[in-house]
Amino acid sequence: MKTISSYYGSILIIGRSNVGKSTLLNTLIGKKISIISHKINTTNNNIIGIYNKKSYQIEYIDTPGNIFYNNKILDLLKNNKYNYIFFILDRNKWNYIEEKFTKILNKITIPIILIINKVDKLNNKNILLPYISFLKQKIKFVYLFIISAKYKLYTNNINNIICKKLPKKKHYYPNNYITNQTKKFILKEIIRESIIKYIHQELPYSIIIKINYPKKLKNLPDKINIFLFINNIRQKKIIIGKNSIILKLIKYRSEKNIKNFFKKKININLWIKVK
Ligand SMILES: Nc1nc2c(ncn2[C@@H]2O[C@H](COP(=O)(O)OP(=O)(O)O)[C@@H](O)[C@H]2O)c(=O)[nH]1
Ligand SMILES: [Mg+2]
Repeated sequence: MKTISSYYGSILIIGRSNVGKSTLLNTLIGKKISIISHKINTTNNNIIGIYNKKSYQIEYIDTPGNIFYNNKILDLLKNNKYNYIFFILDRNKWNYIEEKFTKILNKITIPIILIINKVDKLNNKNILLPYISFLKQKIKFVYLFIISAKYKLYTNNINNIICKKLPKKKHYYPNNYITNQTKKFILKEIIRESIIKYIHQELPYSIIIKINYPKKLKNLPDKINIFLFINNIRQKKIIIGKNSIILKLIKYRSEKNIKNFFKKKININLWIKVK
């Protein structure tokens, strides 16, 4: 009997805060599994996204931008399981944090793939060639992608190219597996992302989101109660907004994103409670 080979590899996505790591992960997986924000450090833990296509499986690991605190990056890299590292850059905005990254990356043997992101924002594309020469002197890399993760420009073939570079290996995850996050966690991330979108303050980070529905339930219920625990009445006013407009916006955006993700229309009720 002919056996079909399977290919599997793991990729660590790193880069300074706000360069577009989570956006790229979502683009590569085709779903919003990692929270995106224009505010820094929204990704608190490593979020895993799995790309499956026929005999190929790629594990992408999105890391928080604050990876340097507590030597987290060194701990991650000690774990030698990664086939590649995606090092994401925001156009040609190279600064001391990238310098810090390269110092570490030049010491390890895992091949680096550089990704210049946000090219949609680049008015003068002529800077790219000299910039690439600059990068070649700074860091050893085996491949370079120049993309816009947000607008999905030149991102189409990343998965295909990576698939061709994967070693023959048994798949680590079931083939319908998309993320390490539980349904409840994803729901919370979607809600939090909506809150961040409409409340431009530190407040969203102190909100505790609680969702109650039976754990054993295999599919999400049609209606879900979501409780937002806040610190005081003043914050309650902010989050509800004049004529409940903010709360409505949060609800609509969340429901839309929940539907996109879970392919199911779910009605959410938001309840605000003071802690
Ligand atoms: N214009 C543009 N904005 C982007 C692109 N990729 C990400 N962003 C934005 O940059 C911000 C930070 O993105 P995020 O993925 O959270 O960055 P992370 O901190 O590296 O995970 C968000 O506002 C994104 O919408 C891109 O390719 N083009
Ligand atoms: Mg992120």
